[in-house]
Amino acid sequence: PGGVLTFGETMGLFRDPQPGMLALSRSVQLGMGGAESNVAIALKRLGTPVTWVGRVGRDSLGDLIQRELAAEGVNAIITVDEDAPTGLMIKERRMATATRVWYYRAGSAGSRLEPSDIPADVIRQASLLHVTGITPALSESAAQATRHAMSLARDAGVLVSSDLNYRSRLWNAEAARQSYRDLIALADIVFAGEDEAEIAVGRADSVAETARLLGELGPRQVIIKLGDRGCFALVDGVSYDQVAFTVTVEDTVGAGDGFVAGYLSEVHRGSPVTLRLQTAVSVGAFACTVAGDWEGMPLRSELGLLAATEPVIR
Ligand code: KDG
Repeated sequence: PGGVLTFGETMGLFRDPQPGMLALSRSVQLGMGGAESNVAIALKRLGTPVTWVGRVGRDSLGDLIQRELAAEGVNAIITVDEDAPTGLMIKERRMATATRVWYYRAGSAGSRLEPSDIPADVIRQASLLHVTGITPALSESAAQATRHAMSLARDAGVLVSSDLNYRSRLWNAEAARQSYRDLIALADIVFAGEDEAEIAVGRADSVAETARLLGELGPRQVIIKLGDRGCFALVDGVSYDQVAFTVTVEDTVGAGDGFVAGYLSEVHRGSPVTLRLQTAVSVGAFACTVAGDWEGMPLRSELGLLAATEPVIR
């Protein structure tokens, strides 16, 4: 109770640690990934209590997901779906600077999420609900679950956060537009990249104008993620610019989730906007330094390492 609640699809993940054509790979590493569970793990490592809700199949990838979330201390409310397998995602690191992601998730257990999977009392007891724009793209029932949970949270006075998180392999911009507008209108806090914001509110002349257009739909905290340029935020009418940390990039997948977790963990602690944004870019930077979608997320005690001037601390 009192922590962050999130839900979504987490999949098994195959990846070859070596860059190159996946068609030539003869062994791959096994792991897992999912935007909302990445956020959950990062929040927990930062010291914020968190619950993740989702479905897995009765299979080994489902077991892997359950074990990993338990190991990370994430409170997981998992429905084991007897009729569908756990989804799978394959990451092809074609070259060091370009990764392609292939999904095997149509009809997966995770995509069959339903409104009743997310208990109403768990929503009401949370201090904050975080959703992403991936979930409504998965299926009609998952879209309903998203709307249902957001409305319930709003009615109960629970803070609502959404990250648009556009995935072009799941739907197109036209199909996403109305869902995004709902996701924004029902949220207190919205995270979006510039391209994602454009899907929802059209092209604007500047990042400040983009944030203003998003804010007009309802949320009081709008944060535009600018990747290695940091972010721009419009919170209660005040604008903020935050630069990013420069790090050696291993894998940018998961950076956006780390960013969101950094921000939300400071919201949960009651920190001022400037600190929310600093922690957001710090956690985003950490996520980039390690291959894997969530493995690089920092413990709160590690945040200072980004400013370390000595390569070895002993
Ligand atoms: O943000 C990273 C996620 O996108 C990744 O871990 C897997 O949820 C995922 C997705 O749908 O791509």
